[in-house]
Amino acid sequence: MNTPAFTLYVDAQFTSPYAMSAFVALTEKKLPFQLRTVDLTLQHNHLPEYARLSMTHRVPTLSEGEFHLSESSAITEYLEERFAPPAYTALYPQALQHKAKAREIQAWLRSDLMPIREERPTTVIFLGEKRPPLSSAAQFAAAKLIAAADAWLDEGSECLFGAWSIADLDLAVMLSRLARHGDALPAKLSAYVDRQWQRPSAQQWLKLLQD
Ligand SMILES: N[C@@H](CCC(=O)N[C@@H](CS)C(=O)NCC(=O)O)C(=O)O
Repeated sequence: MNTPAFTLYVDAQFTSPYAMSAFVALTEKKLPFQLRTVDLTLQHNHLPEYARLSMTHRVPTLSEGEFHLSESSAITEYLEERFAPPAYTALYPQALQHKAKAREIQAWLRSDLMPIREERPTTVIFLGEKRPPLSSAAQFAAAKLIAAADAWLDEGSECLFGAWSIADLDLAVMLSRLARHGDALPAKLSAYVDRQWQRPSAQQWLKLLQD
């Protein structure tokens, strides 16, 4: 197969958890790609040249020639199918039911828990921002997230499904909204979050913030 000429469009602030997920997927698969930034604070995602690539006007978008794909989980599933394990690092568990559960977790983290996403934006994680205490709605959402993560992860578990998957990254980033802000999290989940951040692909994203 010819080396793909991928371009990944991410936010210029490097605080989008969805852009990070697509970045980590490409990095884990060791695929070469060019990184292009879109300044969301200046609303450059609505400029015609970006809107032509992304019908959703959102980051991330993966481009290869005239093929353009937005929605981070669509990107990670596409990469997994096109660059399948074992030749490339797996992004999803191989067992069908585990793979389905990983997709369930990705979909849930993207569609629910809105009070946490609003009151603990990822600037809390990436820029150390401080926010007021959680509202009762956010506390309720946090309790639901913690209960789910606690049930999914055994004591000392490195990852959700025996081997690392992209759902681990997505879950760890969601939990980090609480952990990095100093909101209460069981020790088991804090340890899981810390281990996920040690992964070289996650560290590479953090490095973008420092450069
Ligand atoms: N479901 C989408 C969400 C993407 C998304 O919301 N991206 C935000 C940055 S975190 C964005 O581009 N916002 C710009 C806007 O909505 O104007 C995905 O998973 O890719």
